[in-house]
Amino acid sequence: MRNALPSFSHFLWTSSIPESSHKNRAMAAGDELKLIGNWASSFVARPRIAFNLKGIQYEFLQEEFGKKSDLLLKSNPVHKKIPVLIHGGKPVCESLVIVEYIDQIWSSSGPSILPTDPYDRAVARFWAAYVDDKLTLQFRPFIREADEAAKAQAIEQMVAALQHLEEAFEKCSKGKSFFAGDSIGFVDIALGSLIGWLRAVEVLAGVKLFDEERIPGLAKWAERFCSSDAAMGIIPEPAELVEFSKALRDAFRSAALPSN
Ligand SMILES: N[C@@H](CCC(=O)N[C@@H](CS)C(=O)NCC(=O)O)C(=O)O
Repeated sequence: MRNALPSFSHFLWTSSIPESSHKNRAMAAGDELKLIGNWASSFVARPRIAFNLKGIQYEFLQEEFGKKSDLLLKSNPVHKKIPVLIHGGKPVCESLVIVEYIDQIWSSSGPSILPTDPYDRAVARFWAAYVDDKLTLQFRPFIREADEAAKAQAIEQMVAALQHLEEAFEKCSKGKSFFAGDSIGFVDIALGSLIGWLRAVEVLAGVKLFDEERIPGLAKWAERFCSSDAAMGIIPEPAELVEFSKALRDAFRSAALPSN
């Protein structure tokens, strides 16, 4: 377990603990580059993977559950959520917006994350939005008090969404390793960031989401994605997230935390 949950009275985030990342890589010239986040968050994994792809060093400020740091509240006063990227003192919020920003600012470093062709770009944005619409909310019943019916419904929706994504993978990858082709791109990051939690749900619910019979392309893609250099060490192990989800559920139960 990377980070024990402190006792807390709100599902908020507390003071930032600097954790430098990627020490061997060059920091973008003269730019302050800070990412406010937490190791367990799929949303936070997205910019971290994008930075790895581009070979950019940044300072990772880990928020802990409990309270939101002043820096977070100041940087994302609208949603008060992680991740937030602070680049040269200016905040950028929303995980996929941050990934696009990283791609544009460091366009000459590493592979392009978004395709250059406008149609391919639109398709990539469509599927990334689909991931957020159909999958991310389905984790809720597993980190909060929820009855078995709510969990079963969430699993059903995840299975249906992954089936659509299997078809999308076939079309987008054109027989290559990733949605974006030979290297990791926008949809790979949007969906790949969720693999840790999807696998944790497999453990918690006793189901197989990455079923090699039902979604063979995605099952193999998930293995490839997690063992890629860009994602290595960023997608948490299911056991870590299972433990984390239990601590979250306890905290929600004991403190009647707000629902988001
Ligand atoms: N749409 C946002 C979602 C971010 C989000 O939900 N972050 C969660 C952590 S996984 C958070 O900050 N939760 C704290 C809260 O809701 O107060 C994104 O893509 O960045």
